[in-house]
Amino acid sequence: MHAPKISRRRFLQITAATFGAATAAGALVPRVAFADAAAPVGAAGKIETIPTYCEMCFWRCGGIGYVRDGKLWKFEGNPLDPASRGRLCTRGTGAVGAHYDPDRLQKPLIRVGKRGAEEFKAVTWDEAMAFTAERLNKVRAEHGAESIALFKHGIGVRFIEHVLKHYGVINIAAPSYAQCRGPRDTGFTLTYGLGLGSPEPLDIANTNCLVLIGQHLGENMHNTQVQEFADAVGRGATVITVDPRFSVAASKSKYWLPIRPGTDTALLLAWMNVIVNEGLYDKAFVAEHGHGFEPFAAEIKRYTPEWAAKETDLDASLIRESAREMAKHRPATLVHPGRRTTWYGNDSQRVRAIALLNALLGNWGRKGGFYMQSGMKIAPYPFPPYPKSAKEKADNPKGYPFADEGLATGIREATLSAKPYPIKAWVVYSTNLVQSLPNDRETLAAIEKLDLLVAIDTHPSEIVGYADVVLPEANFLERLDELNVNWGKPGWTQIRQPVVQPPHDQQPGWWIAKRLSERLGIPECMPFKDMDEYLRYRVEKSGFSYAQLKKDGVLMGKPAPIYIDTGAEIAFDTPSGKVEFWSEQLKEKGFDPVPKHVAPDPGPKGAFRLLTGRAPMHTFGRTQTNPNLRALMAENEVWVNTRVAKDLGLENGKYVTLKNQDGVVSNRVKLRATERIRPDCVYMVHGFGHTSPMLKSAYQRGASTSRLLTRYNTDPLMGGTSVHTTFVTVSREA
Ligand code: MGD
Ligand code: SF4
Repeated sequence: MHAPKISRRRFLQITAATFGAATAAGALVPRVAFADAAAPVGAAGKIETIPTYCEMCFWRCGGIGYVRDGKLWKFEGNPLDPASRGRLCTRGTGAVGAHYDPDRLQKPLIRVGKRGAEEFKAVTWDEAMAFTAERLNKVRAEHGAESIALFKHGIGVRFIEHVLKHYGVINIAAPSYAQCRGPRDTGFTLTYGLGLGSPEPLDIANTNCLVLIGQHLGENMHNTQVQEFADAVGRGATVITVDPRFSVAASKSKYWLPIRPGTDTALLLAWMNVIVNEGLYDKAFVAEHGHGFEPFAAEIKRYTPEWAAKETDLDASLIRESAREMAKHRPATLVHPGRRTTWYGNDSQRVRAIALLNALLGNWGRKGGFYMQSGMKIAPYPFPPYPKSAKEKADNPKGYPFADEGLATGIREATLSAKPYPIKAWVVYSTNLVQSLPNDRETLAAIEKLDLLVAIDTHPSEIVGYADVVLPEANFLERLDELNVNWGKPGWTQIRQPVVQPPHDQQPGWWIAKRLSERLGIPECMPFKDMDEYLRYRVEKSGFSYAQLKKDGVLMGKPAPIYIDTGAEIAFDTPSGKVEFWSEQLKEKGFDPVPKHVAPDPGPKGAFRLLTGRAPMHTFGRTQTNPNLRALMAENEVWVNTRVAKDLGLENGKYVTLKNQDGVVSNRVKLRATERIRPDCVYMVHGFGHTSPMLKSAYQRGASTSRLLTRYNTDPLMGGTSVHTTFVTVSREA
């Protein structure tokens, strides 16, 4: 495999030939609405505009919903909002389709058949709430409130979580931690004393050199970052992309490093070796803010580019040259920390190496690096305090020392083993655990142990098929929700408000929570009449006008300095109070104080490592039935290197199946034979291959990466579970 420095002419040729709508800039949608049957294009009518914020993914861009003659017409970016800056991505614009989606849940359901058989009867909300409360009370009476677990994803869970906490629930987890950004936050917290949160404080807008390690910006649509990335490319910033696949970002790069999967830490160590040994690092920053630099420098001395070349399958000269390029632009060089960093199981240490490389470049609090965010003070609601539990949480039975949020796989493990105590009920809000947790067989076995599974969802996703009671939620364009208070440049606050009414018998999360609190006999924990009253209280108590917020959609905080040079202060909440090049906390717990490279499992002979990622028009497994987004991508493809496909006698565009090392065979999936991937791996976009027949339009369309993920490694620092540890063979469809 060659490791080219791509000429501009060459990458323009490649870009034009291979990418259509999905280029980094092109993936952002200007103000054009999707047509839908309910809104005849060009027809005049009464038009209303209502600002709100998007939840098609978790970037939460501010948008404006347009209603024409009482019907949802289009959804555009809100120019006042710092996350969207007036532009939404494909999925945001396509949110209109989420409202009209015919596959949505329409009414509350109670299970009548065997668990998983998807046999339900439609019931009223009164019946559904009475059933839920009665069964929760039974579980709590028999096993204690600790035996009820909440799995969640997204801001809509706010009041359901609040009511359950008031009820005594302590076991709460989101797959967006241990299956996504957890290792990233651990790696940065160990180094700088700060997890990065969302949106991350990345000054891509001003960077002169952006390093993307498996971060496929443009395919992975985080609106603001993609806008800034497109601008950075436009003004000639250097982009260095490390990816086994020639991603959209790679096509915009000066350097593409097609690394052997799983060897990124070796590359990072060698980059640091060059920067330290050649004296290219920010000596002033390291002297003032670094802790343990000397032992760190001694440790990385052996990781030469020649050593890393053997591990990574990259040229040593390319490693050296790209390291010098990064140093040349410092401090305006930014090594992107990534978001879903659950790759191989040793991920916190890989991200710690990313954090250390950034520290050598001295970009903390510097223009073009990590800017210093400011927040916004919004008054809390004076809720009564939660009761204290006598029991410890059950989500971390293996005791991962740096897990600082709930572990979804840990709750699954506790449910299976009944240790440290039985978990007998799951309340699942907006997370499709069958697809989001590794090894779905373990998830299904755990569900078998439950007395109660409550699903609160907009769609009949796989997890809903196993529920005892299903509570259909109104989608984000149809409801009020909690305020979204953001840190940024400066901080800002967004309001979510209904643009249209739910089309059927769906209700917002806060409404479900309030009714549940009444049924559970704890109405005092939801003391307001409705959400409007709650929101007005918080906004006016903070000294802002509620009417203005409803009109504008956003409230802006006060600007504060964001760079050290212009007055921002930096402080590190680590044990030493400094950036920890050498970590005593890791050493004390028996881990490497400086990251080490662990060679990845090469996998069985003749098999390919399965890598997964995102497409700009879909979010995980939640958007495949949306008619507007389905029109852009109805099923995923499997990328296989052209030579490999030829050797296997496989034809581009024809259907194949994948078989993993445990004999699990995927749905049929279209083959994309391409030069744009290394021969030792294959690639699929995650979220397809739904197996719930109730998701009519997405059922069995494409292949599921989750189904194939039967083996996974666990991050020994914080319990994150790996996604890129499946090996598959590829065969022509039988
Ligand atoms: P989604 O796939 O988006 O997220 O995994 P999940 O948390 O499962 O599905 C969420 C569910 O939310 C769907 O059932 C959808 O119908 C429902 N939903 C959507 N909108 C609403 C709403 O407004 N209200 C309610 N009540 N429900 C709603 C994501 C997780 O998966 C993450 S964050 C990552 S990064 C990981 N990615 C990943 C991967 O790439 N590959 C594999 N194999 N596994 C992965 N697991 C992780
Ligand atoms: Fe919505 Fe796209 Fe913004 Fe995500 S990035 S919140 S999908 S507009």
